[in-house]
Amino acid sequence: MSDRRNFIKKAALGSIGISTIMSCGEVVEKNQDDNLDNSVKPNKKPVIISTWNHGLPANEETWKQLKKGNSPLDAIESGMKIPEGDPKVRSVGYGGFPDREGKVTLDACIMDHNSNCGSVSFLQGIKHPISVAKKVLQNTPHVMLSGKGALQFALSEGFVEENLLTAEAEKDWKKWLEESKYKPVINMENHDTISMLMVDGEGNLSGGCTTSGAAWKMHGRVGDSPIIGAGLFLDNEVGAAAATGLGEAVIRTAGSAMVVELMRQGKSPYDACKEIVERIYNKHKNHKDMEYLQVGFIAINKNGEHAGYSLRSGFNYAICDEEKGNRMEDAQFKMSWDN
Ligand code: SD4
Repeated sequence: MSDRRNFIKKAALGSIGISTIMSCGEVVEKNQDDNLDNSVKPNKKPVIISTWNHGLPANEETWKQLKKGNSPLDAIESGMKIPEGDPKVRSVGYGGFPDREGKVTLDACIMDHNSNCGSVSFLQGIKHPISVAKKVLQNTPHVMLSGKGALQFALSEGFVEENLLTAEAEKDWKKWLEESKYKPVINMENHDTISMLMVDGEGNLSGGCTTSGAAWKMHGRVGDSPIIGAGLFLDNEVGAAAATGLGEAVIRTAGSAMVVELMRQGKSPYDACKEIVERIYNKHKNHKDMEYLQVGFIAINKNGEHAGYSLRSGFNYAICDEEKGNRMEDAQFKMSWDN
């Protein structure tokens, strides 16, 4: 059996239970018929994947923008602005949980197929950090702007400063203050970045991340989400990956970059995500963070094969493609929360 066939078989086997892998079968078959070489061939049908339930409306908007002929970065920005602007989404943008001082501080990044990246961290008072990150990519010689400098830049670009702490978030913060117990709270309700990855119609990869970070974090704390290589990474020759969960653990292990590196070595998105989650578990099993540790990854390769995998149960991601539309998929996981 050829290396290529081995690779395809491994990818498929490694992804049992990820139903949407099947939708890529057609692309794989075509490549085999065409007698192509062993490298992963670009997917010409767009696929968008995003973390968590708020990935659904984000995917829908991104898909719409892509179909209208807008650029992948513009489409990603438009999609991610939906949860950023939604006060009911308590972990992203406007309405996000504040830090221990009652300040909403935001992290975001965006990356294109040419490895151009833009990122903002510890940004306050701007509802759409993903848009500021895109401006950093387009209009500065830098990759990342932080804190007051990021705000100054945003204002110079015409963004408007506004209060992002909703009455609801303020109420929750005041409740938290009663005990002021500093322990990151990781679960679906209050700690969920939106990370989005895309293979566009040209077979190119792009992605973005945006979050208000861990609830009740220390003022000034920055998570993995704006850090290229940690919260998001892509290599247009290989694939893309993005993280959710406890940013400290993802930064310690250069999580998303490692997932992409494993895909470069021939692993399927599923196997690559699983191996890095295992690595994070092994590095943290005796760590003080283990009690509340949750990390999850999504990944997609050039063929449009994708997967999600998390340390603990409860992680899901949204997928949008031509064949099956926009829907949720539960990620496989290593252990339940009782462990
Ligand atoms: C952080 N990773 O700031 C982000 C938050 C997150 O799911 O992903 N929540 O650590």
